[in-house]
Amino acid sequence: MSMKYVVPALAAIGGAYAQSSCSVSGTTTINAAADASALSGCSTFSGSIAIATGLGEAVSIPGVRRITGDLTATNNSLIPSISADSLQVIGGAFTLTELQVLSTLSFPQLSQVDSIEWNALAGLQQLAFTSGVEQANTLSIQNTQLQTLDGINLAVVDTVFITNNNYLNDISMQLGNITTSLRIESNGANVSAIFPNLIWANNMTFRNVSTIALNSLVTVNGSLGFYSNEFESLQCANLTNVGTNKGDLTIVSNSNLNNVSFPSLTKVGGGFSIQNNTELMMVNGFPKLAVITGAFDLYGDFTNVTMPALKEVDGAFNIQSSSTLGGCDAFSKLKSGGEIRGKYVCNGTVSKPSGVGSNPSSASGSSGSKSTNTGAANAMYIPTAAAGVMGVVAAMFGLL
Ligand SMILES: *[C@@H]1O[C@H](CO)[C@@H](O)[C@H](O)[C@H]1NC(C)=O
Ligand SMILES: *[C@@H]1O[C@H](CO)[C@@H](O)[C@H](O)[C@H]1NC(C)=O
Ligand SMILES: *[C@@H]1O[C@H](CO)[C@@H](O)[C@H](O)[C@H]1NC(C)=O
Ligand SMILES: *[C@@H]1O[C@H](CO)[C@@H](O)[C@H](O)[C@H]1NC(C)=O
Ligand SMILES: *[C@@H]1O[C@H](CO)[C@@H](O)[C@H](O)[C@H]1NC(C)=O
Ligand SMILES: *[C@@H]1O[C@H](CO)[C@@H](O)[C@H](O)[C@H]1NC(C)=O
Ligand SMILES: *[C@@H]1O[C@H](CO)[C@@H](O)[C@H](O)[C@H]1NC(C)=O
Ligand SMILES: *[C@@H]1O[C@H](CO)[C@@H](O)[C@H](O)[C@H]1NC(C)=O
Ligand SMILES: *[C@@H]1O[C@H](CO)[C@@H](O)[C@H](O)[C@H]1NC(C)=O
Ligand SMILES: *[C@@H]1O[C@H](CO)[C@@H](O)[C@H](O)[C@H]1NC(C)=O
Ligand SMILES: CC(=O)N[C@H]1CO[C@H](CO)[C@@H](O)[C@@H]1O
Repeated sequence: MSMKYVVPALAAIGGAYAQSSCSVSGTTTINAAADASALSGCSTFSGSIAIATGLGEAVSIPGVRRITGDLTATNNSLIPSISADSLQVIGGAFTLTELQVLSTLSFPQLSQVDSIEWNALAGLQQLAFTSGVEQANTLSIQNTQLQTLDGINLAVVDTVFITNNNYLNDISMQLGNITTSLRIESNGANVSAIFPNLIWANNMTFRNVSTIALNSLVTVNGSLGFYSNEFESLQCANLTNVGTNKGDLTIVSNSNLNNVSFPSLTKVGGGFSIQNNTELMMVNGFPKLAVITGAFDLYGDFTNVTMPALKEVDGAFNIQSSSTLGGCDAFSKLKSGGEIRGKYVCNGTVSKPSGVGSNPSSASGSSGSKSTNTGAANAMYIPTAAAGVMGVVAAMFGLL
């Protein structure tokens, strides 16, 4: 075996403790619980750790505070528990996929991870993350039985993807900024999505959500979409701009929605669509909306559509309602005055109202699920002898 543990200098932490670091090139595979315990001398583990497919017992990785690479467990139908009592940082991906019976995930000190990529964890109902993860670039959680995300409270993130967690009814984070995208879809039947501190986001898509709060949101650089949600009311009190650099605002097929209020919104840099929200009778919650760079495409059962500040629509303009519709006179003036540039339709009592189709209602922003594969193919094994040496080394450090 070409594996080599490099145990260089000791770093005194706060003058009180000694720290050892262990390096492997590539990935170390844990084939038995004992392999994991053997890592206890490595305060910092430089390399990646994978848990073997066939391992059928609880794995505890004690003592390790930092893993510079990935921590991966995939395709294991036997492992019941993974824990790491001291682990604070995973420099790479924390990937858990297809672990059918995993029910305990205990990482009481974990606070920082490059990415969380979890998929198909049919037995996982809760996390034991006492400190709570506050930093991750990517958070992707799919097909778990998690009931809450207690233990994950990110302040900073690039990408969030939370889908198909059927028991998850509470998604709440302190996030201030979503740099790339957020997508929430098909979680619990009564799921709330609460982001009280979120100010800036690139793309965001919400589907099948029952309660939503985006009270601080000011800017969406890309697209913002709400599809098939259950909430009755949608308020974005501080949202000023959507699609700063080309992006759509889309509110489609939200079956209970009866009040939409965006009192600060002034500009949509792409298309603006409010479609098939069958309980929405009045579209009057956009008092400052002045400029729409793409198409204005509304259809439903509205009795009134009012946009008192509107002064520019660069794409097509379409309003179709099954009801007797008020409000067209004002838009007709904008069309005559040239403020509405594209093809113009504003009709009530339409038997089958529809859109102009320039904004596919399925558009959404997400990077989707990417899975990190730290192949067990180039797996490395921890020989008992090496583990012994590490133990001795750790003991030496303990004496210092
Ligand atoms: C999962 O593991 C089983 C055996 O444990 C193996 O037969 C199967 O090919 C693995 N599947 C994948 C996708 O790796
Ligand atoms: C959020 O991140 C984007 C992209 O990095 C940046 O342009 C923007 O200023 C940030 N906004 C806030 C409020 O931190
Ligand atoms: C979520 O909404 C989609 C329609 O956009 C629907 O097909 C799907 O069944 C819904 N999922 C759940 C879990 O309600
Ligand atoms: C749904 O969740 C909200 C809180 O988000 C709660 O007030 C309400 O009672 C829940 N409804 C049901 C039917 O569980
Ligand atoms: C909305 O913006 C105003 C003015 O910038 C600010 O005072 C207020 O706190 C914001 N509301 C929220 C919920 O962030
Ligand atoms: C805003 O979105 C555009 C594309 O729509 C992208 O090119 C640009 O990088 C985004 N800005 C930030 C700060 O993310
Ligand atoms: C309209 O919304 C309802 C849910 O309220 C959904 O069942 C239906 O498929 C949607 N129709 C279209 C054309 O999207
Ligand atoms: C819609 O909600 C806003 C904000 O809460 C409120 O001011 C307004 O009166 C509501 N409109 C209707 C028709 O309920
Ligand atoms: C609906 O629109 C018509 C035409 O603009 C207007 O006269 C009427 O007052 C509006 N109704 C409501 C409730 O805003
Ligand atoms: C943002 O959403 C737009 C429109 O759906 C899409 O074209 C773009 O790729 C998305 N960008 C990111 C970073 O998700
Ligand atoms: C059938 C119908 O009423 N069509 C009208 C739809 O709206 C446009 C523009 O307002 C009218 O020109 C059509 O006559």
